[in-house]
Amino acid sequence: MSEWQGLVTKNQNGYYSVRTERAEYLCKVRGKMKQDNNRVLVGDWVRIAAIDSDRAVITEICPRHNRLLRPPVANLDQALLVTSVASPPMNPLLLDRLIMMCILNRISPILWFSKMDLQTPQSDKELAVYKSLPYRIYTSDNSDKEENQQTLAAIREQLQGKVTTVCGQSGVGKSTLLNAIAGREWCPVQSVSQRIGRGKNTTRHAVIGEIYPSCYVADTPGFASLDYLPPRKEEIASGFHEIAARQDKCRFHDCTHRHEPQCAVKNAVDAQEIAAPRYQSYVTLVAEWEEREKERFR
Ligand SMILES: Nc1nc2c(ncn2[C@@H]2O[C@H](COP(=O)(O)OP(=O)(O)OP(=O)(O)O)[C@@H](O)[C@H]2O)c(=O)[nH]1
Ligand SMILES: [Mg+2]
Ligand SMILES: [Zn+2]
Repeated sequence: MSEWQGLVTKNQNGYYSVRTERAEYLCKVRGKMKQDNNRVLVGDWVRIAAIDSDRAVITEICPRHNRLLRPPVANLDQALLVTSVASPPMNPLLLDRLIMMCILNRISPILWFSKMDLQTPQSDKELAVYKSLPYRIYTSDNSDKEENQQTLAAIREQLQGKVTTVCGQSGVGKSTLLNAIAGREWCPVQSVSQRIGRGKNTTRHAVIGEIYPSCYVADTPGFASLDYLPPRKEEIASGFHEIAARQDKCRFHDCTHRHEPQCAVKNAVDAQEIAAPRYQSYVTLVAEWEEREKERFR
C-alpha cells in the first residue's frame, strides 16, 4: 500500500478530496482516528494510504499552524487583501481591520492595490502609508502592460506551495485578479449592476482550489467579515505592528494609547513615526469594540 502526503481541499459529508503531488484522491478517515475524535479539516495536510488510483484512507493529520472556526479551515498561510484605489474608493479602516485579523490569526497579509489606472492624489497619499508597512505590496491596473505581467509572475511565485485566501469588499477586483493569476476564467467577473440584489449564501464550507500549478486558493466565506473585532480589547493593538512595537514604553502597562499621559504610541504619532491614518483606525476599532461591549450588557 503506498503512502502519500496531501492537502485536504474539500469535505463532502465525510468524504474528503485530497490533492497530492501526483493525483487527487477521494478519502475516508481511518476508523481509529474517528474514535480519537480527530476531525479532519479542509486545509489540513494529511498522510494517506492509497487503495487504488483515486481512492485512499487518511491515516494521520500533520500539525496545524492555525485554524479558523467559521468556516472551519486549517493552515491558511496567507491572505491576499485586495483594495481598489478608486471605485469603490479606498477604505483604510477596512484594510487596517483585515490586516489586524490576519496578524491575530497568524496569517501573512499580502496587500494588492487594484485599479491603479484610476489613482488620484488622495489615493496616492493613502497608498504611501501602506508602502511604509512591512508587508508585501503589489499594484496593478489590469492592463496588458509589461509591468502587470511581471507583477502577476511575482504574485504566482508568492502563492507557490501555500494556501491563500482572498479578501476585500465587493467590486475591488478579486475575481479579475484570480482570473489573471490563473490565466483563464477561474471565477466570474460581474459588472456593478449584475452584482446588485445577488443573494449570498454565507454558510458554505471552505473549499480549496489549485488556481495555478501548486498555488492553492481557499474560498473561505465568512472569514473576512468586514466588521471583524477580536475577542479581547488588547488584541487590537497587537494587530498594528507599529503600535505593538512601542507599547512597552508607555507609562501605564494597560495604556489604551488615547488619553493617557506619557504614551509612547501618541508620541510616535506626533513625531510622524506612526502614520496618523493608521492610528486613527486603531482608535476607531477600540471605540467600536467598547461600543459592542456596552451593547452586550444593555
Ligand atoms: N479600471 C479598472 N477596473 C478594474 C480593474 N480590476 C477590475 N476592474 C473592474 O472592476 C469590476 C469588479 O471586478 P470583480 O473582479 O468582479 O470584483 P470582485 O472583487 O470579485 O467583486 P465581488 O465578486 O462582488 O466581491 C469589474 O467591472 C472589473 O472589470 C482595474 O485594475 N482597473
Ligand atoms: Mg468576485
Ligand atoms: Zn500608550
